[in-house]
Amino acid sequence: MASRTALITGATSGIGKATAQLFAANKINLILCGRRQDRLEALQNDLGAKTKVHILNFDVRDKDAVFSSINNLPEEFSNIDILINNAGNAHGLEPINDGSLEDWDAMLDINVKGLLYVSKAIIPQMVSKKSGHIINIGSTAGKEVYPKGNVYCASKHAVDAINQGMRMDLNPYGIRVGAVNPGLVETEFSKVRFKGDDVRAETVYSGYQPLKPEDIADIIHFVVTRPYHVNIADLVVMPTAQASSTILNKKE
Ligand code: NDP
Ligand code: 8X3
Repeated sequence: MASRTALITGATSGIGKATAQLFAANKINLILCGRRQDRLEALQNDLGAKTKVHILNFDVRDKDAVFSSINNLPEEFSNIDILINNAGNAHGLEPINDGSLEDWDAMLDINVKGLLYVSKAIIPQMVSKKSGHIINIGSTAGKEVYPKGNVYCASKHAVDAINQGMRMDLNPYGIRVGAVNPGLVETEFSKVRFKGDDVRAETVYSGYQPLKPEDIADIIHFVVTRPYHVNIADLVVMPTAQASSTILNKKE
C-alpha cells in the first residue's frame, strides 16, 4: 500500500505529538500543525528520519491562515488521506456565573470553529477523490457535563454533533468519520486550563494512574489501520480509575 499522508492539528504537545510519533514510526507521512514553531521544527528534525514531515504554523482561529496554509501545501503533501482534528484545550474551570468571556471565546473559537475551518479546508479534496478518513478528538466532556465544565463541555458536545453530522454528510463519498473521546489524559491540558499553575495542574493527575498521550495515539493508530470497510464511529476511553467525569477512584 502506498504511504498515506496525515494532517494532525495540535501536534506540538500531548495527544497530537504522541500520534505524530507513532504515525512516523509506521511510515505515515505527516503534516504537523501548531503555533509553537520551535516545537514544530524539533518534531520535523526528530521524525524526519522516519517519514516525510511538513510543518504548518497557524492558529486554528485564523481562518485566512488555515486556508492559505492548507491550500498552498507542497505537491508531495497536497493529497491528505487522514485528518486528525485534535487541536484544542480547556480554558478555565469556573462556575458559569464567574466564567470569563475570553475563556469562553477561546474554547468555542478553537475547539469548535477552528476544527470546522481545518475540516472545510480539507474536505473538498476528500470529496472529489471519494476517499479519506477524519478523526475528531472529542472528550468524555462531550458525552456528559460536569460542574464548572459548562463551556468546555459545550464545545466538546459540539464536536460530538459535528462528528455525527460529518459522518452523515460525507457518507455518500465513502469518507470515514469517527471520534475518539478520552477521559483524563496527562498532557499540558491542565497547565493550559489553569493558566500555568503547575501545582494545580499536577493535582488533576495525582492519586491514580491517568491515561498517557501514547495510550490515545495507540487507539488513533488502531482506528486508521482498520480495513476500509471498518469505521470506528465513536469511541470513549477512560483511565481504569475513572468511571465518569465526576467519579474518580483517587487514593491520597
Ligand atoms: P495539550 O495542551 O497537550 O495539547 C493541545 C494542542 O493543541 C497543542 O499542540 C497546541 O499547540 C494545540 N492548540 C491549542 N490551541 C491552538 C490554537 N489556537 N491553534 C492551533 N493549535 C492550538 O492537550 P491535549 O493533548 O490533552 O489535547 C488535545 C485534544 O485532546 C484537545 O482537543 C483536548 O480537548 C482533547 N482532550 C484532552 C483530554 C485530556 O485529559 N488531556 C481528554 C479529552 C480530550 P500550540 O500551543 O503549539 O498551538
Ligand atoms: C478533557 C477531560 O474531564 O478534563 O476533555 O474534561 S476533562
